[in-house]
Amino acid sequence: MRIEATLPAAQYYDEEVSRLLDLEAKRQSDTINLIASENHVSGAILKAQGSLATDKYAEGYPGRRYYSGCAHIDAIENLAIARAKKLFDAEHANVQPHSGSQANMAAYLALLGHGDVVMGLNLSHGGHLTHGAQVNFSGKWYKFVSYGVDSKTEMLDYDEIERLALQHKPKLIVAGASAYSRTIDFERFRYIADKVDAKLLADMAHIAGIVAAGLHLSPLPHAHVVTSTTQKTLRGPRGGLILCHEELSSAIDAAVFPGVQGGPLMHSIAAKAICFLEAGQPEFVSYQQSVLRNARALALKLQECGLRLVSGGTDNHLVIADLSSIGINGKEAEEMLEAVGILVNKESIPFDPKPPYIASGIRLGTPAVTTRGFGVEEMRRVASLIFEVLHHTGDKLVSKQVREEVKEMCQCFPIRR
Ligand code: DSN
Repeated sequence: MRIEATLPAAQYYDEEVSRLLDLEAKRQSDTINLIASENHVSGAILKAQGSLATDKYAEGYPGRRYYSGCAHIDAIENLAIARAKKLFDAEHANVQPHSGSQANMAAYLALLGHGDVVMGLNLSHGGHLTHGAQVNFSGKWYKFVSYGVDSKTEMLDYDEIERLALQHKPKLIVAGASAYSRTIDFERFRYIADKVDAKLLADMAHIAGIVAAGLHLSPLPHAHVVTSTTQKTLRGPRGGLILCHEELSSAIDAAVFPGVQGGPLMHSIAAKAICFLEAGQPEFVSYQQSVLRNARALALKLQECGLRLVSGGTDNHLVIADLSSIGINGKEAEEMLEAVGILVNKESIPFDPKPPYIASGIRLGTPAVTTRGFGVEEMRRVASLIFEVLHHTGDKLVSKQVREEVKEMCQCFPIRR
């Protein structure tokens, strides 16, 4: 399924952009990417993203466009829709959202009125900006009530979510996370939503690939609407997706276009079609099994080294490490690790006393390194290197040695397209 392709740098007329893209290719190749929301797409997806479909305006939907010349574009979008429906066993798919945030915005527009009460996971407990953060449109336009994780287990507290739902009577409950390392019980969420006559939206952006592979409970049978990105564990192009039951299809489609978007990005939709095909192959299941195995190995080794993990471990592709006990914050750790070629992001931990741009923890994920071939042995080594760097703040010799080893590991596992 994976097709060889190189970045066509020589074809760029713009030397400055060409030089910067070459540098970016080298950066990707020479660093260990543990950013949980990133991945490396196949050559086929890369080519579709850079294809001439970018030229086409296609406002509307297949067969109902506001422009002529859409016959092939219609076929591409229909293919993407059919493949998304098959992959996730969904009644209806809208493949036009430009991103996960746009998907959530459209879903809210379809399901809510201004000022309606909604429940979503607290940003500092792992929720996403669009799950009600005050700085985001979601927190400004709707009355979000945040739920969180239990202070002891650091896992979702479903009894508390139910209590909050009974108290606040939301119109919508959002289930899903950007930084939560445990299985999400969508069935329990639906039970709670039904109790208060709310709709359930599952935002599976982070776990979509794991769901597609059948290795995380699917939200599809339980949620009224499912939103996602396509670029994370799903290993597709940067973009969004909405799945829903047939009865909500008109409302969702109208909310995406003309509700919140104009012309769809047809090159991205072509790439999404390829992504949905790739994610239905048996090798994609093996890939996701490795993603999960690698995350468990990384978690275990970090714990053996003495780091505390939020919730004590992981069921999915990501790990949140709490650095409070070793006296450095998330921002410092992110910078120290980037300096040696290991990429993570600072992350708030539940009940974090530090602001989000400093944070007490880091988030680490395995989708990208697994794509380039890292296995359990490499993950254990990476965990040791992380620990060495964080324990030798300011030690230039340690940094130099780790940087060299990171480069060697990267050379052994080139990013193949
Ligand atoms: N920014 C993404 C992430 O890193 O999880 C979510 O949109």
